[in-house]
Amino acid sequence: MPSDKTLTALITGATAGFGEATARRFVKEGYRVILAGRRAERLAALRKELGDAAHSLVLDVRHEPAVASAMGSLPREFAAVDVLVNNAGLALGLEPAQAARLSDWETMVDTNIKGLMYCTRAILPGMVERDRGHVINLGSVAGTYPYPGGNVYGATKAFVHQFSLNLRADLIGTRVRVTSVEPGLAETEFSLVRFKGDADKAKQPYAGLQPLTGEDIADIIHYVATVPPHVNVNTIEVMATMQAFSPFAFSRDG
Ligand code: NDP
Ligand code: 8X3
Repeated sequence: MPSDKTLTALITGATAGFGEATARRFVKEGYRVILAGRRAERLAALRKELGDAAHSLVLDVRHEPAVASAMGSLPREFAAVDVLVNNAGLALGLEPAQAARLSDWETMVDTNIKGLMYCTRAILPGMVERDRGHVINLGSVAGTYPYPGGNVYGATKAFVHQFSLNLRADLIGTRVRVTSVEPGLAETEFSLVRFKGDADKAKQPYAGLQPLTGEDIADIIHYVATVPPHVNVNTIEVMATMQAFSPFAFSRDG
């Protein structure tokens, strides 16, 4: 049963992948956890599994008024958020920019950038007031290394990286920490979403190698959250051992 000293984590995108694994991990480590996401049934099932340590919040992070109102009306025992895991996010499509759908680009910007901004802006004042807290943002290797078809997805993750560093600049003098966790290839529902439900296509990126898992990333998130309070991990980049870099591309046709 949570006590007054129990830390509280709010995890966006807790219905699948990294968020779901992180919720399980944090509850196992004795935290209270707020599970946020759009799929109510999945949230209810996870809430049931995790018991009284969990509170579920059906929330679309793209809607600022809904974010502000949900964050402002958390039950008393969950209201002082110690760790915000800004994890909700997605990639849509892998087409080159000239063929990509503008509506996919807008959804990625609205979720990965604006949703993350809304959640951060809603939670940060309380952390500063309490002089305690940690914002953990899910960036990606796609925010640092370009790849064909990564166009807007990678750019949203470059935003996450720089926003995280800029938050550190603003928060100097407080005990509020900020970390950008930047994974490479990890097998979750990410590719199923990117390829819009095409299960065969979604399997391909992981075929024949051992990708990262949700649990691997939950481990990293838990690690950065539990280093001593005087230590801030700014950025942590992690890849599967079987993923690395390619040489530059050249076109010799022109
Ligand atoms: P999943 O697709 O498995 O999970 C994504 C989560 O985000 C789901 O819980 C989904 O919940 C939630 N979500 C999406 N849109 C919204 C929204 N508008 N409002 C609230 N929640 C939303 O993917 P991952 O776990 O792999 O991805 C988590 C994060 O990690 C993302 O930011 C992703 O970009 C990043 N990442 C993923 C990598 C990978 O290879 N898997 C590598 C690097 C970074 P619901 O649909 O119920 O709302
Ligand atoms: C997800 C990793 O390389 O598929 O952020 O973009 S990648």
